[in-house]
Amino acid sequence: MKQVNDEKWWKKAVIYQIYPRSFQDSNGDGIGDLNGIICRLDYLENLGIDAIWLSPVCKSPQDDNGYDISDYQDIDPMFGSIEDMERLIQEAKKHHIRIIMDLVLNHSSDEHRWFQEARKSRENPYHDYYIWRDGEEGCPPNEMRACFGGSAWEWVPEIKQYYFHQFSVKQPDLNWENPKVRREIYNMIDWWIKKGAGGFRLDVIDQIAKEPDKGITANGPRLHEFIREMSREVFRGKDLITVGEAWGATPELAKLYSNPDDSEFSMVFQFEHIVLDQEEGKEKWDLAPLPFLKLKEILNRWQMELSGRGWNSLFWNNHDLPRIVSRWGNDGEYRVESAKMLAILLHGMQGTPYIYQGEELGMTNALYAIEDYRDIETRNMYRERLEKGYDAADIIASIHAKGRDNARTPMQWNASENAGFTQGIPWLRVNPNYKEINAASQLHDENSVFACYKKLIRLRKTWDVFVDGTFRMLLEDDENFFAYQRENAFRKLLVICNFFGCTLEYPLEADWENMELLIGNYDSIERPEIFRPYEARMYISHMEA
Ligand code: TEU
Ligand code: CA
Repeated sequence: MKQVNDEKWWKKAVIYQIYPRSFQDSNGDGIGDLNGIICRLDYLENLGIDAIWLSPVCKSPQDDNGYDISDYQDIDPMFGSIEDMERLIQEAKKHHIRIIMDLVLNHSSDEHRWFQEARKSRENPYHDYYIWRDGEEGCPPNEMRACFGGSAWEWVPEIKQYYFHQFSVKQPDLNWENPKVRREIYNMIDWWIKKGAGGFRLDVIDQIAKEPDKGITANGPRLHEFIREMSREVFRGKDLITVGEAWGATPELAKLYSNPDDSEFSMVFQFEHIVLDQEEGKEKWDLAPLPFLKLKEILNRWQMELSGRGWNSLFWNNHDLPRIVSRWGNDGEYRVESAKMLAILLHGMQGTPYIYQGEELGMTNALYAIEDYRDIETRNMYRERLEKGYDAADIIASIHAKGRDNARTPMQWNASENAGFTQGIPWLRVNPNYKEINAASQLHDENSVFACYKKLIRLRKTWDVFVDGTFRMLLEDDENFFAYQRENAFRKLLVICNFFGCTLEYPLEADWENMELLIGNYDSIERPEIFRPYEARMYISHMEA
């Protein structure tokens, strides 16, 4: 059966995520803003991306850097005005770039007027926009914990009730069981579509259906009912990309989320590979070495399971994750080679690739002191773990490895002060390595990480096999190589990556002479069967006509 969404633009597209507060400041207040992004559209068009996923810029008290929205239909003055937003959408369009808005629908800010009303009384018409439980002060309804530490229940003495919040105290969960909440949300989304939004990223969307009394915080029984209703009401039949953030997604669930019949979303962000380097059943801060064979097994399974029955998102980074070249590459001697290897490995797969700001430059984690960090998750964890008696050096080591601010250090544009990000004092320190790692030094270097990403984006648009080719993992049990094939009726891709820092001989036969090298990360090849540290190559073969 022909897939309904075969002609979807986002199957050939590459999406670029901008964390606005760290991308480009235009007014010297040390915080990135919409006008700063407009100034950088030429850079993004040069890279070749098709759409920008814009982390939230709506009105917010910034308790969770904008993921706590107090007005879904207005722009926070720190980023600009609604007119600036409209101008960004229009200017981006002139650069052939769509704007994907970040919808935070699981919770609002406690400063949203809905919550300000809801907390006034149990009879208030907005009270049931949120999740409340009767109780006594100091005795929450159950032991549920919030993602950013502490109880998931907050006491409101005026009405002698607790409200539920999976994230910070200032992020009360919205009650999706209430049809009035859903209708308000659909109307707001429709308003953004009419403003010209090209799509939406839906924050923790699998957490909107929950059963707090049973400790269920995601994948509740009504989840797909809500998603299908939202799709029907606002997305269906429009030329939009919709990508849900679903930490609990499995390939089976993703077949629902990304069903080609357009009944739910275009795709989801799944995180099965992302949580591999933490101790089983513990937190991301409890570090463990990456189980490489498991990484291959997971990515292989997602490729195979969704082929023809759904669609993958492909990512290593986002604003919540450490930078991949520091995490699973080598941000020292082989920073450039390993950054390119990780890019080639990911961009040859089936799905829509996402590039997080600075990933295309090989930007790295930042090793700061605790007082330099701004992220609520990091600061709460530091305090909680100190109180529990953890060694401060161990806590800092976890933050250096996994803290979200690693991704949020200002974009490194050039070697001038503050990397060209701001003329003011940056809200978060610029990574001191900006003098060596910055866009200006890479834009005209064909051997740069930037050039590698630019070429991968172009290759995806040139050869259909990137989009419609089957996927076959090779060397599944090999402890060093990540290798796979893509194939359609006309072409075959062979992607071979030495994932580690040793020199190895590729153990399979390959018709080196008759394959065309599309891209590699070393500038010459003496013996094709030999792969140097982090060496990656993508070959193409053209089938007989
Ligand atoms: O993240 C969902 C989420 O669960 C992450 O916060 C994750 O648990 C954490 O980052 C792991 O370190 C989304 C947004 O991407 C994140 O920035 C927000 O803080 C969160 O939701 C609440 O809106
Ligand atoms: Ca600014």
